Amino acid sequence: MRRANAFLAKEHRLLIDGNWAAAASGKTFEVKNPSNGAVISSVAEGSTMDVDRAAKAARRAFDSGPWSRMAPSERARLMRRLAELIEVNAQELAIIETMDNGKPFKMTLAENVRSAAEKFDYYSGWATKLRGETMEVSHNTHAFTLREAIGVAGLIIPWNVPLQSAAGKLAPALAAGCTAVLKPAEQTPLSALRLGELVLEAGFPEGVINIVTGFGHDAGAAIVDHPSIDKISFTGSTATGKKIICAATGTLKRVTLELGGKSPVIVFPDADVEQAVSGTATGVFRNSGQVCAAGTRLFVHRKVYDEVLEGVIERAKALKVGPGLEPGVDMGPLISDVQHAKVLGYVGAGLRDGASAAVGGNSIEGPGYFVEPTILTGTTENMSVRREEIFGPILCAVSFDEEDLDGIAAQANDTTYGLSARIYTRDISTALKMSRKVKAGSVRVNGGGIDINVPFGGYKQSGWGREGGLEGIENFTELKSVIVKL
Ligand code: TXE
Repeated sequence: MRRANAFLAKEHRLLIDGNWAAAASGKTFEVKNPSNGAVISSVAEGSTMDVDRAAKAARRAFDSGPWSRMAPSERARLMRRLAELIEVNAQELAIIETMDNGKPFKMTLAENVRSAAEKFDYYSGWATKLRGETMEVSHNTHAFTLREAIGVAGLIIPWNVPLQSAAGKLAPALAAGCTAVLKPAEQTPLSALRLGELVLEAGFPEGVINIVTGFGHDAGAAIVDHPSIDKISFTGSTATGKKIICAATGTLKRVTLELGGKSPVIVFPDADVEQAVSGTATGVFRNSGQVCAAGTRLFVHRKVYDEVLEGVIERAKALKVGPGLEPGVDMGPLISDVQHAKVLGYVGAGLRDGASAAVGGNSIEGPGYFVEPTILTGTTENMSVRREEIFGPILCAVSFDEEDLDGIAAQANDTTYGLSARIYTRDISTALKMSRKVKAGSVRVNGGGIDINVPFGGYKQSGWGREGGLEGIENFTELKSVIVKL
């Protein structure tokens, strides 16, 4: 706690070209703890001029080296060193993250910080394994491909899993040989800044990793516009993703987008009910529902509907909601007053339109931005609670009678999103047939989890491209064909 407090009290600057620098404007902005609304720190408000300095530093580090000229094994060594430093400083990072984001300390420590370290560790392995191929062409020609780093990567991340997102984009970019300009979300810039200190401690060359804190319409937009940046990797809302696509047409940057979701959970009558209940509750209430892949539409066969619903209600009631640093807390606040108003607005609209709250439905008194874990019944497919991403602990439960998989898939697919889906059944054929019918980037059967070695991303308006696995690093490369006349 002492080290985290000392970090929060610092004057937080921008990491540009290996040095901490104040914003060119001299401006700063406040960072709040969503558990109580108190200001815990202030950070530099980077804007266009700062992004320009950061992008030029990253460009130099890429074009003149040393990063893109270092042996991949040497890049991998530095990445592993950074993973170790994250592990060594895990407690401090977890406290910082919990104070900044509000989520339970046990989650930041055991899941988010560990996952951040794992990402650098995992992608350090890929750094030495990228390869091109040779092609059979006419007899007097030799043709092959080179997989080259794309250049400077602009990495724009949200506030729901800040450190994990920073690592999830930096790690594949660095492993590919790219240099980076990272912009954390304005709500949660702190863990990325602590990560920046560890980057320097690990010994990364100047300019390889630059961190510009600031707002989306300003620093974020400047990254998307900057001519020295070759690639944008963005995680955030679908609305902002669309703006980024439009803005990136000016320079035709490569763009990877990991956007919102409205993911279905489908429970068949032969499912292990306990497994379905536990997976559904965790899937929607974890991180206060602020998870892109959260399962927010629950479709249960009529035969087991009451049992499953009752089970998820019990889980919701048993959750201890409170400030993330309080011992035993299972669910923290929402990230901000804005998000709090948004979530309650959706619930209010659903209730006005005729839905009922089987549990929850209200704000929780207090200085922080808390809402009750909520399950709505009686929703219809045209209600905004059923159609739009809420990003809060709100589940819409619906029963179905059909035995026909196409009919069930049609309901599950009735959304503009396509990020994730969960299926519960003991019948392997049902599981595999349904996995093919749902339009989602990830399908989890009987509680299968996400793993860094498995690609993750969206169909439809949930995004472009995949993160994780080999696809995750290939997104930071270009493929060059070389044809030699012998
Ligand atoms: O997202 P934004 P917000 C969804 C969720 C949430 C809603 C709004 O439904 O309620 O989005 O959240 C930067 N050019 N998700 O407003 O705007 C911004 O500074 C470049 C789902 O926070 O997408 C931040 O760093 N960058 C999601 C990041 O984009 C811009 C996670 C995300 O902000 C920019 C978060 C611009 N014009 C929210 N405008 C998920 N997929 O997990 C903003 N930014």
